[in-house]
Amino acid sequence: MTILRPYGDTTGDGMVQMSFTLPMPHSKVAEGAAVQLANKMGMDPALVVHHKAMGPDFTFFVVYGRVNHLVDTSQVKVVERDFPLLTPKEVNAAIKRGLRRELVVVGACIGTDAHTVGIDAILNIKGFAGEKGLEYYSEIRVVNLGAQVSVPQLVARAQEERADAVLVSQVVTQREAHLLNTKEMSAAFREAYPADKRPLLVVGGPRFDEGIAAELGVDRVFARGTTPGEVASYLTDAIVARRAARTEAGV
Ligand code: B12
Repeated sequence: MTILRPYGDTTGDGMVQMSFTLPMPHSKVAEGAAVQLANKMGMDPALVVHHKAMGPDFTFFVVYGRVNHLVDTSQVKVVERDFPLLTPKEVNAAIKRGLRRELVVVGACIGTDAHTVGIDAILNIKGFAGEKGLEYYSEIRVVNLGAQVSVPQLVARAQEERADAVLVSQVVTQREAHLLNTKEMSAAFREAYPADKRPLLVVGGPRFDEGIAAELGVDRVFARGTTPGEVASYLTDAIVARRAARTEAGV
C-alpha cells in the first residue's frame, strides 16, 4: 500500500503530535494562539497537551490532533546508500590493495562553527554508536583540524597533506550558515585544484538534506545518525573502488 495516514489511537485516524514555541508569555490567549496555528496547518481538531513558559516572554507547546493529509510513499525521494557497507578489516584490505598507500582524510568544522562532537564521532578512535572512528583504521590517516577552521586554512592543509578526502562538519544552521559555508568551501577547492586532482568533498551535520550534494558542490552529504563505518565504506567505494574501475576501463 502506498497511500498512508498517520496513526495515533486507531489505524488511519490521522492523529499527529507537534511541538513549537510562540514568542508570547504563557496565558490562555497563548494556548488559543497555539490552537489557531495548528488549525491553519491543517490540524483539526487540535488539542494543546503540554504548555510551558520558557522564561517570561515565550511559551513552548505540544499539540495533538488530526490531519487529513495523505502520504504517498511512491512519491518519496530519498538518497539510498549506493555503496556496500564494509567492516574495518575490509576497508583496510581494499585500501591496501587499491591505493597501495594510506588514504588521507582531512576533517574540520569550518566558519565560526565550534560543534566538534559530530566530526569527532566520525574521526576519533572512540567513534559513535558502537563503531570505532576512522582513526582506528590502519590504512586511513586522519588529520582532524578541529573547530572554527577558515576555508583558506582548510584548503592549504588539504594540499599540504595531499588529502584524498576532505570531511567538513556544519552544525549551526542559523541564517543558512551551513549552506553558505559549504558552498564557499567547495568553490575554493574547485579553484585551488585541477578537476581530476581535487579531493573528495564530504559534508555532514544534523540538519542537512542528503539530496542537495550537487547544489552544494560536494560529492556527498551525510545527515544525523551517520556512523563512522558508513563514511569509511563510502570513502573506500568512491576513492578506491571507482579508481580501480577507471583504471580497468583505461580512463
Ligand atoms: C554540545 C552543543 C554545544 C557545545 C559544543 C561543544 C563541542 N565541542 O562540540 C557548545 C556548548 C560549545 C555549544 C555552543 C553553541 N551552540 Co550548541 N549545541 C550543542 C548540542 C546540545 C549537541 C550537539 C552535539 O554534540 N550533538 C551530537 C553529535 C554526535 O551529533 P551531530 O553533530 O549531529 O553529528 C552527527 C551527524 O550529524 C553526523 N555529522 C556531523 N558532522 C559531520 C561531518 C561529516 C563529514 C560527516 C560524514 C558526518 C557528520 O555524524 C555525527 C554522528 O552521527 C546541540 C543541541 C542538540 N541536542 O543537538 C546544540 C546546538 C547545535 N547549538 C546551538 C547553538 C545556537 C549554539 C550557540 C550559537 C549558542 C550560543 N548562543 O552561544 C553556540 C555556538 C558556538 C559556535 N561558535 O559554534 C543550536 C544550533 C541552532 C541552529 N539551528 O543553528 C543547537 C541545535 C541547540 C538549539 N536547539 O538551539 N553547543
